[in-house]
Amino acid sequence: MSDEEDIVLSELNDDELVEQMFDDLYDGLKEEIEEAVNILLERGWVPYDVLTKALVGGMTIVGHDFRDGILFVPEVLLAANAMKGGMSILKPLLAETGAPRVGKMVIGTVKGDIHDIGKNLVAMMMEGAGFEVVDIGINNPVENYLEALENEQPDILGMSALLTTTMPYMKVVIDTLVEQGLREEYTVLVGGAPLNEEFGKAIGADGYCRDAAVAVEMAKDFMSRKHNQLAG
Ligand code: B12
Repeated sequence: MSDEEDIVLSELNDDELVEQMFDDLYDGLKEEIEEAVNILLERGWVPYDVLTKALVGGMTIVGHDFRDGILFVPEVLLAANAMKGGMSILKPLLAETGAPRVGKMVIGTVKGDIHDIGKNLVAMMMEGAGFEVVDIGINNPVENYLEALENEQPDILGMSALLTTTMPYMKVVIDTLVEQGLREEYTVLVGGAPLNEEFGKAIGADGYCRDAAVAVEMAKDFMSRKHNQLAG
């Protein structure tokens, strides 16, 4: 029997458990991740800390090793699946804060891109902050965004891209909004690992968000400005 099999998660202290979660996420062990998330919650961890310190922390390690050619797509998919297992436990808790509805967001990953963990995280955090979120999923051509905007009439459009080859597509969407005279109707927030503030400005977005916490802050900020404008 290997050492791994001897580990009883509930007997580890918090630091050891988080370390073990990094390993388990790396190894794509969904059940172990779900168990560990529940243990941390039982120990009084707030959902946001479980999300950022344990799950996102672990995914960062996976990301580095994927980049460096140590991990490959199948392993990363397993890790992503384990991460999603943990996130699904946290989702209702993050959404439960009872905050009043502050605004509405349509969010989706752009055409050609199937990365959705970051987008899902943003959606969860936005819901937790009191936003109504309509998630249109991955691989969205401009038509999907337009349709969702028309049907949902959100305050904010969020676009996600994780590939340098797909991030320019955000500009296609924004340019189409401009052409159709719709750009001013929405606050456009963009995010994803390869983006930066400069890129966000260059394509005409209202804001680039480094992570989900920044997204929430920025979204709230835009909403309060909007309300002030309406009031004034
Ligand atoms: C998991 C992963 C995958 C999984 C995706 C599973 C899934 N369901 O999402 C799989 C295995 C499918 C995959 C496939 C590929 N991947 Co990949 N993947 C990753 C990895 C390791 C982690 C991404 C992730 O989930 N991060 C965790 C989340 C929490 O972070 P995040 O996405 O950045 O999101 C945060 C912020 O960016 C921001 N944010 C994100 N979106 C949005 C949106 C809005 C509106 C806002 C406000 C904020 C915001 O907030 C989020 C939360 O804090 C990254 C490595 C990395 N460093 O990013 C590579 C990475 C993105 N992948 C890469 C590549 C090359 C690929 C493939 C082309 C590999 C291949 N040869 O097939 C394919 C492409 C498939 C496709 N067409 O999309 C490269 C991209 C390189 C580049 N510069 O373009 C990376 C950087 C790895 C690398 N260094 O080589 N991948």
